[in-house]
Parts: sequence; C-alpha cells; structure tokens
Amino acid sequence: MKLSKLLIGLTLAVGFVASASAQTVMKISISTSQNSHQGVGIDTFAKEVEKRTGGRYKVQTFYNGSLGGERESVEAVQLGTQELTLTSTGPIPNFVPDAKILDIPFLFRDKAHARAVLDGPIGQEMLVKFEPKGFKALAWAENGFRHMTNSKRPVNTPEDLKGLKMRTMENPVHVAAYKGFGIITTPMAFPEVFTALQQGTVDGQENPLSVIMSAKFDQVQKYLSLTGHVYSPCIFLMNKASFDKLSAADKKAFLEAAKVAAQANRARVDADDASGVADLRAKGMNVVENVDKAKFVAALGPVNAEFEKQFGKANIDKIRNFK
Ligand code: EAX
Repeated sequence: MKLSKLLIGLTLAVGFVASASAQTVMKISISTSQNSHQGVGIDTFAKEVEKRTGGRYKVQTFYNGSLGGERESVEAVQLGTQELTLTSTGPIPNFVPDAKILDIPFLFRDKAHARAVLDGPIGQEMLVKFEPKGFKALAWAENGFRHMTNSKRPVNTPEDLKGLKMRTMENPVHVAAYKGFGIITTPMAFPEVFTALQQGTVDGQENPLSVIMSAKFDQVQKYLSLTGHVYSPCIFLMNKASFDKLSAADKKAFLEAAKVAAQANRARVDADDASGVADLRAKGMNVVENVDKAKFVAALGPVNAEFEKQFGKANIDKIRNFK
C-alpha cells in the first residue's frame, strides 16, 4: 500500500473514532404524552443537558410508555438498559420502600407544601436512599394532586365511591387507602388504563388534571370530582453507574438540568390546574369542584392509624408540619 493511501486511511479512522466518541446518547422515558407536564419535563431536561455539556451528551426522549410502563422503565434504569426515566412514585415502593411515606393521602396541604418538603432536607435525604439500589435520583418533579374520575355517577362523598371499580397505580399505600374509601381497587400499569376505561373493565381511575387532560380520559369518563386526595410526586431517575461515569462538571450539568426541568414541569402542572376544569367541562365532563373533603379525610381514619404504625407518627408529623 502506498504511504499516502495509508495516511488517508489512518486519518479517516482517527476522525471516525473522534466523532463517535464526541457524543454520548442516552434515553429518557415517560408514560404520558409529549404534550404534557412530563413531556415538558423531559424535553427541558434533554435541552438543558445538551446545552450544559456543549452537546457531548444527547438525551433521546420517549413518550407514551413506548419503552414500557413506569415499573418497567424503573427496572430498565436500575439494570442500565435505559439510562434515565421520569416516573411517578407509583412503582417506587418496590425499589425504595422508605419512599412510601410520600404517597400517604392528605399528607400535603397544597403544592407549595409538597414542593418545599421535596426540595428541603426531607426530600433531599430521600433522594440519597435511591443510591444503594442502583439509581442516582436527580430531582423531584411532580404530577400534582390526584382527583377521581368515573363513568357511573358524580362523587361528592366517600359513600359515592362504594362499590366503584377503579384502576389504581401499583402502589401499596394507594391501594390500602383507596380500600378505606370503599373502592374496589384494580392496580394496573398506566399504558393499559385508557382501554380499560373504554371497555368498562374498570369504572374509574384517579390522576391529576395534567394526566387526565394529556391522556384524554375525558373521552372515556363522564364524572370528575376534585378530591385532591393525594399528592403525586415524580422523580428523575438515572442509572447510578452511568451517572458515576460522568466527570464532576458533567454530573453538575445533569443535576442542574433536572432542577430546571422540574421547574418547567411544575409550572405546567400549575397551568393545567388553572385551565383544567374549564377545559374538561368544555369536553363534556361533569365536574364536582367542592367535594366534602372532611368526609374523605375521616374515611381514612383507620388506614391512617395503620400508616402511623408503619411509618412512625413522628415521621409523618415531620412532613405534615414542615414550614
Ligand atoms: O406518571 O400511573 C399513573 O397513574 C401515573 O400518574 C401516570 O403514569 C403518570
């Protein structure tokens, strides 16, 4: 081979290696659509990571549970077959049981309270508990306060829920509490919910306005009640080994990208909460805005006593009373 040819070959080979290693591609997934509070969250995250790493990292975004439901995505992140996911805490108890305390109904007064707890010492200590399980938890985001929908009747009090068959997340705290309301609980992964509602496999489900709107549940549910029975956190999870491989500066970039993304996600939840009732009414839903909240709280008396035993009353009070 002529020397010039060899040199061209070498140059091409070096160029190929350099460009191949110039960008690392990672995947992030959500179970809701791109046009949603979670979509805004991961789109912002991808943009911020790219910007803050000068394009050395690219985050590919997957919507609508196209890589699997939330439990499958969290498993994939733990195994490292997928680097990142933004998930609700629905499946989290299987991985980090301590996080269950955040799923207790009527724990948070409002979104400001929940956000302050999650961004404060309690929430930040909880993020660290994901590390021994193979995750780097980058930041808390949210779904918002969950409300009930069904196809049978307006719900004003817990008595109206008795005997309704409702899809719940695969979350033991939710399931225990909703049984306390008298609901027949049917845990199910999110990607199956629309069809289950459409076919009448279940009568109802519960989710924040952001999810109800982006999943178009108004097409298959007549009644919405603003029960606000539980706050639904979301969390940006990354495979721990993938995070550990990053340089110190890139680690900071990922963490900051997740913080900015969480802010964008929460702002969208606020916007959806502001517009949701009018939007869903316009689409034909019957909305009960003022449910008898005290009765819903009272219905959970016995379940709450159980939770106090399980999690420690002092730990629950620490969250309830956080200012
Ligand atoms: O995270 O499963 C659920 O109801 C969740 O709220 C939904 O997947 C969005």
